[in-house]
Amino acid sequence: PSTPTAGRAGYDLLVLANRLPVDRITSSTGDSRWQRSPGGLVTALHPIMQQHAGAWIGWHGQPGPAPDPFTHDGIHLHPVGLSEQDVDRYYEGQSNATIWPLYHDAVEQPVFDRDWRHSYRAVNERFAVAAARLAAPGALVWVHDYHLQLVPGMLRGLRPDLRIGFFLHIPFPPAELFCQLPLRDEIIRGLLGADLVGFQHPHGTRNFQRLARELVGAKLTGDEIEHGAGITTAATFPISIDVATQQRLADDPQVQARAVEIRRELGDPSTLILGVDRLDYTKGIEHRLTAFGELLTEGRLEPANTVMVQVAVPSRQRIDHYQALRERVERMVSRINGVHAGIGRLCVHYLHQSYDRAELAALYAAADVMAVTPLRDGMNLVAKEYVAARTDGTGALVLSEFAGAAAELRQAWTVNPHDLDGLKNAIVAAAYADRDEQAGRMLPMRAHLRRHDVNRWAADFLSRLEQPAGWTCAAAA
Ligand code: GDG
Repeated sequence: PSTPTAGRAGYDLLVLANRLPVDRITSSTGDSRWQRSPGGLVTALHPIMQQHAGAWIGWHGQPGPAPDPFTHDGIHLHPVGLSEQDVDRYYEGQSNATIWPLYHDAVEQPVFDRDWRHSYRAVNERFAVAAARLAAPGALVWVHDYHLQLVPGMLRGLRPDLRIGFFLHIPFPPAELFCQLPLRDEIIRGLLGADLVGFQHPHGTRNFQRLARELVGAKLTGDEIEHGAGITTAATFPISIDVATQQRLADDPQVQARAVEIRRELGDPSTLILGVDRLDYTKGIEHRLTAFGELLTEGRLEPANTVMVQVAVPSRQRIDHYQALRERVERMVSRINGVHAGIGRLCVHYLHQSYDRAELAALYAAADVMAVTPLRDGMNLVAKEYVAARTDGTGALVLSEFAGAAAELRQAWTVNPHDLDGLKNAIVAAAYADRDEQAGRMLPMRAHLRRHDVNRWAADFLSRLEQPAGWTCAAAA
């Protein structure tokens, strides 16, 4: 495609993500309005977007033509349209049934489909063309996540003048897995179109560097990857949460009162174990339930005094793997309750629903043990939210070593979720830890988070992106 030029000066900062940071809410009377989505990414980028008068390019969440651009909460939003077929192929197919499982250690079998790849390319091109049209000369463009890995290369071809950054929110897999992808060369070249590529964990950064060397013959010097068309920096930027807001919410008297009420409604158990995840096969929900069930059977946790609350937020419900997971999890929950519950007393409260931030904060405040046991996870913000919410230094975090967060939250009870005995021991140790031990672990993690919140993450990435170009425009053209 030709380089479209904006009929105006264009934006100095563009963010590209699969989704716009708003959801359309339709009332009972049929009126609809946009509402800011709850995610931390929007919160982090909001002040920066306002300061730079930036724009966000993304899908508005419904199949069909794109609505006109609009401004919400001071951010310019430019919807990208996806047809029903794009949603099927680019989003649910290539993004969520090929790339998602493959990048998470292939814990489910990735599905490969030629038509999905064509659609992925076409939609990436649509995003790149929109960005090329809207960016001011020399603008900063920040592309997010696995849905848009071809965009940096495509955009570089259209607009060599831009500073392009890419951040991957999920793990970047080792070469042995990545090389299964028929799109492997295109993806590496796509990412190398960026000036800066950021990962959650040093493993991702190293995997990418090695692949750049092996697949396109790039030369590595420190953080810099020198390849045919220029220089790309690859570095690690662990994402975080809005710590101050999470703490404020935790200290809110209404949230505190709700936490007490939740415990009462659960029958005032001596131990409340909490899980909060999208219902996703990467999150290790089955491993957690198996461990909990065995601990009840063995009497190491007392069924009459121990309750597990598992919030499993509905997710990607049209994809087979997710439907099968839901069946398995629901069968396990019902088996544990069938054996161990009593009249009016459940052992596992399974909630296939989503909640507002205040209710989640009340759950964090109510929980003695937070169980975060993914088989692989880019970061896992739930673990960080729980730590930020424990403002009095109590509480116990059980954390999988396969979550990016484990690299930072080192005082958690760290587990390998595949090691069932180890997982059970950690849950028991966390459940019976006294206040001193809880505080000894919680306080250093809280101190770490206060120094590393999401604002710092965004500022670190953007300031690195602004550093002098390794790119030569001539080479890129
Ligand atoms: C991807 C990567 C990486 C949960 N239930 C509700 C709700 N949540 C919020 C949590 C948390 C967020 O959703 C989930 O974030 P995670 O990090 O745990 O997981 P993914 O969705 O898989 O996110 C992950 C992340 O991107 C960021 O880079 O950490 O590794 O997989 O904030 O609180 N929010 C609301 N209602 C709920 O019921 N409103």
